[in-house]
Amino acid sequence: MKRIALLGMPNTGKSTLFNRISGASARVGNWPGITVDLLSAKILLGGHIVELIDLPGIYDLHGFSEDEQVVRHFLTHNPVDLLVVLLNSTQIDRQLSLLLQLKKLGFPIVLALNMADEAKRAGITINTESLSTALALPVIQISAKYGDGLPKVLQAATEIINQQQAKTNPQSIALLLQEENEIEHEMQALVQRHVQIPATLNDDTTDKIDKLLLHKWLGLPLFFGAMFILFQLIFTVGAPIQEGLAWILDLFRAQLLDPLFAGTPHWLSGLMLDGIYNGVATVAAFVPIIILFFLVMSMVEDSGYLSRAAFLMDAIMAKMGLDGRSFVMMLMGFGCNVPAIMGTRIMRSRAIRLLTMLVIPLSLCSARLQVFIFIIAALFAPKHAALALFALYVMSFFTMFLTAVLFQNQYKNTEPFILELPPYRFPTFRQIVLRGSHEVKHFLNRASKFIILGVMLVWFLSNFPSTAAPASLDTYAGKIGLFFAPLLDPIGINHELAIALIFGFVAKEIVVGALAVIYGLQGDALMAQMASQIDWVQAMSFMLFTLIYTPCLSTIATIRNESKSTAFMWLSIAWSLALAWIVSFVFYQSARYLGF
Ligand SMILES: Nc1nc2c(ncn2[C@@H]2O[C@H](COP(=O)(O)OP(=O)(O)OP(=O)(O)O)[C@@H](O)[C@H]2O)c(=O)[nH]1
Ligand SMILES: [Mg+2]
Repeated sequence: MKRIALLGMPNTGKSTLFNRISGASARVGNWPGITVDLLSAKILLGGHIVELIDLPGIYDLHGFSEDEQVVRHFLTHNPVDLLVVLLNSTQIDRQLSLLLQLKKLGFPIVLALNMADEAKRAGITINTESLSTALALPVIQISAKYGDGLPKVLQAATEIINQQQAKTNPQSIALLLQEENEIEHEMQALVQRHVQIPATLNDDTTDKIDKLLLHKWLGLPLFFGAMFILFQLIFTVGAPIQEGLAWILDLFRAQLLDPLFAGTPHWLSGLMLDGIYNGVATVAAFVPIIILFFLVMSMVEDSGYLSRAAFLMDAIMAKMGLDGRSFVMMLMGFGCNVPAIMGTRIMRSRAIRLLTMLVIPLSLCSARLQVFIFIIAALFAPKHAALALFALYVMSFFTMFLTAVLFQNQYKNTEPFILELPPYRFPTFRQIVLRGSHEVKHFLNRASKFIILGVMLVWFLSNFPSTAAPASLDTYAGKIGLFFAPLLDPIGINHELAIALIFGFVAKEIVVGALAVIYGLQGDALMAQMASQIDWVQAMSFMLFTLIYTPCLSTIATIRNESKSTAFMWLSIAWSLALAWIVSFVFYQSARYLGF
């Protein structure tokens, strides 16, 4: 099978083009370093099936951050038939060097000058025909985001692929190092001859917005204010939808499923309804919130505001041994910890990478958000609900900062921090939908993998041995709860909650499903039952523990893979468990001491 790879500097739109061509939903964002691993898709090109590969961005071929190594490794070990090199048209005067390097290595290349729309607005004109002649390869201006110029790229690619016989193996990359100066000169000459760049760029909207958003005093308050409003929005819009859906699913059971299973053996209806249906339905009710959450995340990621956040927070983060990029990874962790941990690959220094990886699992990911929304709705008065959730977000930041401060001497960072600020961009409707659907698929995939099995196991543990009353202390679940009681009593966690916590270790998506199964209830009835058994202090302690202890097995596996150290993985687990217990203990005991 023929193979085409997309290559270019970070944030030039490779994944956008990849999605356009293949119909895939690779993650796109206005931040250099969104893609950190290879992604491939099969496409039909000129009657052949071709493998298309989306690569992480690289600044040049000698880079030694992990994502750059991924690219270099790929290029040296996997013959490609064609490279589609993407450059940002508005930065062609700086990015052309990468193309020249690749050309020197002898790859067949189609050059796609992306972001034609932005180049036009900035008044940059590129003579693609003369540039194409000078470079002796096809040069096409495109706009991957809006789809302009794609047919031409595909046509040029087809022609090259059809002509070729064998795959090309690149020459030694090391050879290139000596030719650096030459490339620099060649680039300048090409730009002078074929590109017109106005003395001052016309596109100054970004500068104007930045005057305000990067303001010395206003910048940070504006940023946190904006984040607060967004999360508030998700909560106020999402919570009623979730409750409505839970109500419908409840009704469905009462009207349809209960009568349907009325004649079946007790264990069967128990497993199917109290086990699987209650567990899955309780989780399913959260799908709209998850969609909403990722829509908002995708807009923030695509706007370019993340890079500003990195810039604004850099000085503060440096005091904790981290930098602006760590902060952005922490924010990405609010969506899901796994890609955030992988995103640290753009960091070159191992020390700061490890420190950032230690911190990320403490960020309040969407799976934990689900647990909190549920518990808060059950145990807090509506007027306190938003405050409780906000407190958890503050706590999430606090524990991250605390962890960084405590461990910064173990992981000393020496890497200077340089970050380019991309222009502000609006996501298109298409991009939002693509991202939203991707996240929903991801959520359902995880949910179906963990939840059905998880809730079945929880149901079994809390209903057997059959002589015991369901969910009582005589069941297996009760016994497990009793076993952990000496540890969990001092933080106000009873044996029902303990089981949910144990299963939450696998994935937080299980927690509410497990609660539904343990109590044998769902929707309002479940909430009422929980409210009668625990008070808000216990609930808060439970949420703090859930927030801080290890997020899920996938995160652990990712930490292991990215750090390439089992010891570091255990450190991460042990630290988060210890910190969770200490924070819950301090909170619970002080609240009780104060008479709550
Ligand atoms: N204006 C404009 N923006 C674009 C275009 N193509 C992509 N973008 C935006 O550029 C940003 C980066 O796009 P990505 O596709 O994530 O870039 P990438 O090259 O895959 O980036 P990395 O994976 O980080 O190397 C996103 O905000 C896109 O919406 C385009 O043609 N015009
Ligand atoms: Mg990408």
